[in-house]
Parts: sequence; structure tokens; C-alpha cells
Amino acid sequence: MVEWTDQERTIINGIMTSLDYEDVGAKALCRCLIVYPWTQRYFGAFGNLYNAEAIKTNPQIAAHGVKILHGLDRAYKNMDNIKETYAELSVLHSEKLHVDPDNFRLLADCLTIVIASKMGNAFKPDVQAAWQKFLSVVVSALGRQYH
Ligand code: HNI
Repeated sequence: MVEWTDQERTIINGIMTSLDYEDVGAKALCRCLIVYPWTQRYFGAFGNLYNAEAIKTNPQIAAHGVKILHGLDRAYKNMDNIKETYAELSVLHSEKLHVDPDNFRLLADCLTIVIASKMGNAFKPDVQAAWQKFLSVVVSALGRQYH
């Protein structure tokens, strides 16, 4: 099981509670779809993804970005049991959606970039370390049902 120090918990709590879900969720998913265009293949039913502008102004993508952050919320509220918390979501992504699990890491990195750019100087190395540890556990838990 993953161990969290008080400092890590405080940092993750600080980021999650100050997160603007609408803004960050949309920006992170858009960035993922633009930077790694093969991730668009899973969103064929989401309308126009023709170019970066279309992706950034697509309301279905923005709404889905928020949904993903609500998914992240579950991990943050169950820090000591992230694997179990994500068991169902992992099955959904593997068996129903057939999302390549490598893409979880890509989206997690986009999320980190968006948050870092919003936090600026406050995104210090120890903050980044705790945040990336949290996302690594999320990525691993989401990929768990693939093995
Ligand atoms: Ni993901 C649906 C959470 C990464 C493609 N995804 C969901 C839902 C949640 C969620 C929550 C809604 C489930 C439901 O309806 O019961 N996804 C997460 C989280 C991450 C993630 C927390 C990583 C941090 N998803 C990804 C990635 C892709 C992805 C990387 C593809 C590149 N997800 C999808 C698709 C759906 C989805 C596709 C279904 C969308 C729909 O509504 O049809």
C-alpha cells in the first residue's frame, strides 16, 4: 500500500481544494487531445475535433474534462484506498472503452502542466513531487484491471 506523509497529504489537499474543475479539466483534456492526437480516437462521438481550435471550443470535450476531474476527486477522497476506489473505472476503461493504458500517463502529464502553469512559482519541487506521486498511483490503479 502507498504511504503518504502529512506533508504530501497537505499538498494534494491544497491543490485539489483550490482546483477550478471547469477550467483545468477542459484545458487538460484539450491539451492531451492536441499534443497526442491519437487519443482523439476514443472521442469519435464527441463531434468536431478537426483542429486545435475545434477541440478547445467543443463543449462535449470541456464537459468530459470536468467529469475526469470528478473521477480524480474520488482518488483524493480515498487516498488510502485508491486501487479499490478505481476498480470499476479501470474495468470500464479497459473492457468497454478499450483505452490504451499508456494514455492515462499522458493525460496525467497534461494535467500537471496545466496546474503548474496556473500555480506558477508556488509549484515548487516538493509540490510537484507529491502531486506526481498522487497521479502515479491514480494511473497505476486505472491500469490495474488490464493485467
Ligand atoms: Ni476516462 C469516461 C475518468 C483517462 C477516455 N473517464 C470516464 C468517466 C470517468 C473517467 C469518471 C465517466 C465514467 C462513467 O460514465 O461511469 N478517465 C478518468 C480518469 C482518467 C481518465 C480519472 C485519468 C486520470 N479516459 C482517460 C483517457 C482516455 C479516456 C486517457 C482516452 C484517451 N473516459 C474516456 C472515454 C470515456 C471515459 C472515451 C467515455 C466517454 C463517454 O461519455 O462516452
